[in-house]
Amino acid sequence: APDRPVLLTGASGTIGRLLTNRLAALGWRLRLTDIVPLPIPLPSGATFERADLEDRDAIASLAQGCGLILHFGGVSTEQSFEAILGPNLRGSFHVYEAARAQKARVVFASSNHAVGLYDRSTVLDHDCHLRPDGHYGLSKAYGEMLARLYWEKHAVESVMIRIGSVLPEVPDERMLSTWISHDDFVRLIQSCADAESVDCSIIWGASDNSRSFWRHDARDRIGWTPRDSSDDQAERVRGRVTNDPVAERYQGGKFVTVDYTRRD
Ligand code: 15L
Repeated sequence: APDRPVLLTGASGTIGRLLTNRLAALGWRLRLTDIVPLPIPLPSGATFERADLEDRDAIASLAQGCGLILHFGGVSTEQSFEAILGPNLRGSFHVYEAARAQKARVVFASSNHAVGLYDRSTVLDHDCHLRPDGHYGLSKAYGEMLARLYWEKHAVESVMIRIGSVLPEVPDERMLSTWISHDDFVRLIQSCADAESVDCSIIWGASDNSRSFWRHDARDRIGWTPRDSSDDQAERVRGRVTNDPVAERYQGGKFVTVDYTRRD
């Protein structure tokens, strides 16, 4: 376990709850925060403080003494620009300012929606151009650029995980490509903490799926290899698709369909 406390934003969210339980069980000293109360029992070795990511002072004080910030807070679905601006853009800025002040490493929850407008037939490497599929994806692209700025200008280390789909099991055909198992995800976070140095790295947050949309990234540097695969779930979800040609065409799936107006 890391020697300094670890701040987890978005602790009450889907991924936050997973990390809270699993990392606490590994003996991590967690400082949890979210804008809503923690909906699960507080594990031993953890503290929880409610805070708004838009409150710069609150985030700065929560980060005091932390060597690692797991930034999983913010809006996680496609919403209006106004709804996303505060939590995701201002909020991520506050997290990076706190990391800079503490000389802490950041794990940033980026998303496949930062590149969601690529066709499903395109295989992406980490150095591809960003193609956000909406305001949410654009906020993740902003977070990645923040990470880049704070690395180049202030030597704040980051791992940006372009997360696919963190779910106990695969629900449909699209997620045979994007799925990451809970075990692979938790091991990835452990690797982000354990690595000697991470610079400013991008990781595709998916298991070893043969239908993956993604290829090269910084996993060798981080020391992470996924062990699970969605392949053995393909039979079970066969035929589970949307009836929307836009959702089926793009990597970002349903997120792309929100306010999509192209006709070609
Ligand atoms: C995301 O970024 C969302 O937060 C999550 O709810 C999933 O929909 C995931 O992407 C996905 O694309 O499957």
